Amino acid sequence: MATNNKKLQAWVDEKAALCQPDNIVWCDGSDKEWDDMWDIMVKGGTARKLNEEKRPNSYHVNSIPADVARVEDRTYICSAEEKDAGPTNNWFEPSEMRVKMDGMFKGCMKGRTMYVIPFSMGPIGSDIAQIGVELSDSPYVVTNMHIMARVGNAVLDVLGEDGDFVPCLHSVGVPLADGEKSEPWPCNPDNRYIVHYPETREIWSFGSGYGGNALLGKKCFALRIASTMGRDEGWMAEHMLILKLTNPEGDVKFVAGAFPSACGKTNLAMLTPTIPGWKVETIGDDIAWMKFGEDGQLYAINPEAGFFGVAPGTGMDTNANAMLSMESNAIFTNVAETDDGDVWWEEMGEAPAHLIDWKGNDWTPESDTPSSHPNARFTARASQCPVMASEWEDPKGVPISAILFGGRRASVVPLATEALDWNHGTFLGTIIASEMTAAAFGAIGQLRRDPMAMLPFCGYNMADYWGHWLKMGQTKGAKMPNVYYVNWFRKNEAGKFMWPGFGENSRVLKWVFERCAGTADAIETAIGNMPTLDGIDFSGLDMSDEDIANLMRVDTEGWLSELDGIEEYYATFGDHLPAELTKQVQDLRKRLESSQKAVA
Ligand code: SAT
Ligand code: MN
Repeated sequence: MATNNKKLQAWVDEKAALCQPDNIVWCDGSDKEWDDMWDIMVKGGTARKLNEEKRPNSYHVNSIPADVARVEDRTYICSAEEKDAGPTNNWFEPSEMRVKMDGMFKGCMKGRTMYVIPFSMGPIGSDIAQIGVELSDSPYVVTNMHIMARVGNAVLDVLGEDGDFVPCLHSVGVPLADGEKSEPWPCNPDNRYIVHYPETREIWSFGSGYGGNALLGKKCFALRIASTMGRDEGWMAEHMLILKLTNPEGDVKFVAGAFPSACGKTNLAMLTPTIPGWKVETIGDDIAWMKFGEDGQLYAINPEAGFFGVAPGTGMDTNANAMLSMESNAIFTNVAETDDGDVWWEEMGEAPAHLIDWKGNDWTPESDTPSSHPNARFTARASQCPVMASEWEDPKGVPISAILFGGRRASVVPLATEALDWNHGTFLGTIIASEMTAAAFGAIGQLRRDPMAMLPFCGYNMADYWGHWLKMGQTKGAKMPNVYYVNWFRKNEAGKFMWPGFGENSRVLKWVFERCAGTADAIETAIGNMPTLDGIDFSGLDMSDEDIANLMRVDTEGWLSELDGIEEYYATFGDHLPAELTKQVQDLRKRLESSQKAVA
């Protein structure tokens, strides 16, 4: 055994006895291990090595169509008490779940190898970092973990004899009979369970080989379990990008941002500013862990070491830095393959005349199905991203000056609003929602609420989590970041997006920077502080004065009807809802009503 950690030894022994793998391999994160895993996957028909000249040391894997995304309806928070999971999570009584899980895991690794993957979420040895160990029977998981986390012996060194770790048990859930060969993509779609025990900080995942179901350091640990650690220990685990913003004078601010999926988080984290002299660099694109520093500021680390990004829609024109990050040493899942041994997906660039789609069928631009699954992913090393900030692995983390919240809202929510204070900022986080478009999801204006973009990721009662946010702001000596509510997706009456987005979002970042630096004014409105007329530089944009005015308008009626929906939503949390949030709604209603009177 590669460790003298007693808890780890005992746990591996116990789970090996339960799962009954043929072999146990301790992972060291080495290049050789990467090669060995791919060797197994290429020989087993799981993976294809990409053209070494076009994309060195990179591999393409297709899952089966039943195993392409996280399974929220199979994800459980097994807290001792149901109320601690809250109305937004699936709950299951933990001792019953343990019996069920023991039954499912019994013998589930027969004919397979159990990989022991020690990993650090965050720079190894950082005070903010945490250690986990994943046991998995999937070599695909091993290679993805190599990129997404810090894997290997250095982690065991930090763990030492009696260090603690979060145990993460994963199986694809398909034992093999004697001599039976594995499917290229083994999984057990009818028996998927993604199970979290928040009190004992354990993760058990069965039946899926994909993404957030199987790479347990990511959403399971770094958000669901870590959010409960943060609650108990006074820190925050958030579904946020972190970026470094430098102005033309060379001054720096760090900004975090929470956005629901499909709102361009990875693009924002790697944005190329359109305004001269400004620079954006990346710390992280998905998760932020934040702890108070001695100066009372929140310091954030990116607990991950790579990007597990959505491929379709990513191209040199929309996110060149992401494209450059995956030029080599990368993994591609559920994308199309080109005739010259590379990969392709929708909007990567011009479509080749012929492809093999992600299901293995011939594809041409005339085909009526997409070549890649809409949730197809690239796994790329952060260290290969050309705009990683020099601080991205700083064990201290970076001091956060501002937090952005945003959703996809065709109406009501203006381009940028600054919260009046931390409590109001928390309120703004709780009301994040994305509007469904008629074409995709049903009635226009129907909202999917996604507070702090944590709806599927909060490991405990969502309303208690809001309470934790409020409490963080009351910590003695706390210097909380400014909070902003932004909306890149407002549409005009013709149904067109008014704001160009992408690199132009740097214009909003500039205002945020200048507010944090104390060099920009704001107008106090009913909904918060808004930019002055010249606060956001619209020069050179192809936008009508009318669209600009609409983007910056306070839609008093719209907000008043919004409040009814918020109150209804809040009511679903019963007495867990912090009184302060009820007060925020009342205060906002009063401010809106008095501004209505002032206009009338
Ligand atoms: O599959 S992941 O959870 O890693 C990515 C996502 O769905 O957000
Ligand atoms: Mn995410």
